[in-house]
Amino acid sequence: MKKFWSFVLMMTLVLFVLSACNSDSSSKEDKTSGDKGNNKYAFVFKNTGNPYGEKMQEGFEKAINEIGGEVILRSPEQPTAEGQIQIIEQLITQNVTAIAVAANDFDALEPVLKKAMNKGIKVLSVDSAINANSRMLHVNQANPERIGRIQIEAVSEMINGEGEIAILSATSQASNQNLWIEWMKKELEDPKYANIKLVKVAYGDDLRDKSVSETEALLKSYPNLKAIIAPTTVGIAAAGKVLTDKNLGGKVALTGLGLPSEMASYIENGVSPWMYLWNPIDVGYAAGYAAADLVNDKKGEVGETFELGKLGSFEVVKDGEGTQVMLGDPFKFDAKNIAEWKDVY
Ligand code: RAM
Repeated sequence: MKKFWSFVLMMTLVLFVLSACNSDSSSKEDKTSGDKGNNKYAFVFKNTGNPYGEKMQEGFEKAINEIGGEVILRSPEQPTAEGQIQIIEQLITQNVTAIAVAANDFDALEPVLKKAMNKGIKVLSVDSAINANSRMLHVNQANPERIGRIQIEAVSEMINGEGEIAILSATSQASNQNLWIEWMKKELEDPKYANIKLVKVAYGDDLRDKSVSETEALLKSYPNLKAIIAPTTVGIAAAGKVLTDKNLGGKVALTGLGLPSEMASYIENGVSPWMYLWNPIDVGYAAGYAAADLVNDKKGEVGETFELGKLGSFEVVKDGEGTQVMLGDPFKFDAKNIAEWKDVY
């Protein structure tokens, strides 16, 4: 009898241990799949109050909602590296799974982003790149060479190949604008632009008021100015307003990169004959899917294919020392098509 009861006890114990193991493994499975759903995807834009950044964040959020996961959208008030570093430190403490950043500086985020990657956080840049040591991948909105060169081609056409031009950029450290400006300068080396003179690169810091005052300063310092190129949505909209208020349409041409929603009236009134951009919602969306691919163990290495949701498959290619996926070509907006786009972004 004693033997019988000890056998029953043993069997009960064995069954208990087995079922405990079982439930442990099933809870682990649940946790893993739950974990995937509980991944925290952070997006850090350059600064708050920029509608372009808000559109990108909208796209990022859309992607993560499709994929599953928590979305954290952050931007410093001012477009500085310091502000982004502070935010990224907080995101590391929050234990986020991935960080996508539109950087205010190419190199300055390296220590904090390396710290993030050492903790297993997946890091990518989008829109405005960080150096290769600081990221696993860059999501590039469009070919920087094309973006730069077409601005000069456009401006030359607008002023018949002759006269003084100026650039109104974002911050002096913005890696996307700086790269595009390099390509503009390269394009200007072509002898066909011998009569075009770039007199100044001004920085409105992607702040509306500063962009307005920088435009006014350009007009004052260079009374013969024929055109302004603003490769920033904040800058071009501010310049559009100044040129409109001063009735300079047809006298000082304006082109660059602008949001159709902000630029429609300045295209319709002729202040900006045409300008370019890509879909910022798609760029943010692409960053969301790219972040998820990294979380799902893609490395961001040349030759890998990233699945970017409804945008399709993109091959990872080299970008200097680092790697990137490149979305498309910039799109031209003019009086003929602006009405179709102004309600979209
Ligand atoms: C501004 C920002 C952004 C840039 C666009 C074109 O909104 O500087 O980084 O991509 O312009």
